[in-house]
This record gives sequence, structure tokens and C-alpha cells, in this order.
Amino acid sequence: MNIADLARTLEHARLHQEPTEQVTNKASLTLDEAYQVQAAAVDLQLTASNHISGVKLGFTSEAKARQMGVSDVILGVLVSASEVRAGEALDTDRFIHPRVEAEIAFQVRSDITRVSNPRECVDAVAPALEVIDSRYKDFRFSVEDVVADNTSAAAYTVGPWTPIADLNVDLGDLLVELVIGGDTVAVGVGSDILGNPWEALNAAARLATAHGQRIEAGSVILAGAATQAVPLPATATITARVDGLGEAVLHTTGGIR
Ligand code: OOG
Ligand code: MG
Repeated sequence: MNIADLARTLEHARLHQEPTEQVTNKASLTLDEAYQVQAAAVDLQLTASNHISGVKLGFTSEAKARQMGVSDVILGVLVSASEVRAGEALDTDRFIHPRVEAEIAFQVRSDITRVSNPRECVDAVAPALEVIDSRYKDFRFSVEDVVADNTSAAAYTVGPWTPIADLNVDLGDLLVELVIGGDTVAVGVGSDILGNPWEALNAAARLATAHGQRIEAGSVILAGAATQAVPLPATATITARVDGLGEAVLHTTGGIR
């Protein structure tokens, strides 16, 4: 199968909530080819009203790497249609087997690719929630599979932005909590993300440069989950609470299908 066919298969799985076989069960795929499939599959989603809104890192924490059995840090693309804005609810029937993660987001002020200090290219930080949904059966994959599947990206929401200039805490020390319906279901600290969430910017710049992605001014970077992902409930309120940064809140509706 060629790159375009694989991209179409994954996009079909996403649109119709029909999980597909892992690509690497049928064919061998290099990591670079996997990033090409990812780019082609994202292209199929883009329209006049759906543009690239940022990038996301995966497997930046030990907890996530262990949960999924993949230890390489990976990069995916966020699209604007997958952002859940304040006041909107997320319909979980759009997904196959969604999970949710508490994350930290950065706002990009100037283009990051190929710069020596990506830290200077961001101007704000926020709590965030990411919904992931593997387009593969049983949520199982190799690193090449999950890269081709745009790192399971499905939806995200970002809480209030704190300007970096106003930050008086070390991001590595911040407690990151995932709360569902009032119960804390997972807890981590900033330093679980590559030793410090700032490191996520270096990883994003490195991977974007290596695989021909761009991280442009105005986009968002999700640094990767500090804790394991948990199943996304239909009809719930989910909160990412990050000490000192506040909360990102997501309401879900679903279970109708
Ligand atoms: C891949 C996406 C991982 C994260 O924050 O580590 C990710 C997956 O687990 O399906 O988004
Ligand atoms: Mg994530």
C-alpha cells in the first residue's frame, strides 16, 4: 500500500468510527514513512474552515510510555475543528474508544522550527485536556502505526493562558490532576514530562525539523500527558487541574449511538 492509500484508510476509520488493522500487521513502514502518512491523513481533514492549529507530543512521560508500550517521543498535528471551545460540549459518539489526558499547553509567539532556543518562541502556558482515540482495533499499535494515525489525536481543550512573564513557579514542580465528576483519577507532576515541560519544546522543535512539520506563530503545543490516559466517559465533566495555572474543563455528551 502506498502513503496515500494508508492515509485514506486511517481517515475513513476516523470518519466512520470503524477501527482498522495496524498498518505494520500488513506492511513494513519506516518512521519517516509513518510521518508522511500522518501528513497526508491530516491533509485530508483540512478545509476552508479547518486548519492546522498546533502540534502535540506523545509519550513524553514514563506513565504513558509504559501504558502503551511505546518509549519514543512522537509528534502529531492538531486541527482547529478538534478544539473544544469554552461553552461547547464534546459528542463522544464521534469516537471509537476515546481516552482523556491532563496536559500542559504552550502558546507559540514566533515560528519554532529550526531555532536554537524554542523556549523564547512561546509566550503563555495553560492547563489542557487531550482526547485521544486510536483508529486501530483494541487501541494497540507500534510506534510507526501510532505516528501514521496522527498520534491518536482526537480533540483538545485549553484552559486560561498565563503569560510566561507572570509565571512565578517552576513548571516542573506543578501538580497535574485529572478529575472526572469530582473524583481525582490520575495525578502527576510537571517533571514527569521529560524532566520538565520546557523540554517538550525542544522535543517538538527537533521532531518537527526532522519530519518536515512547521510550528508556526499562533499555534498551540500540547506537551504530552503526565499521567496515564483514562477512558473518556459520555456525559461527564472532566477537569485538568494544574497547580498555579488553573483548570481546563470539558463537558461530554454521548451514549446515544
Ligand atoms: C498516543 C498519544 C500519546 C500523550 O500525551 O502521551 C499522547 C496514544 O497513547 O494513543 O497523546
Ligand atoms: Mg496527549
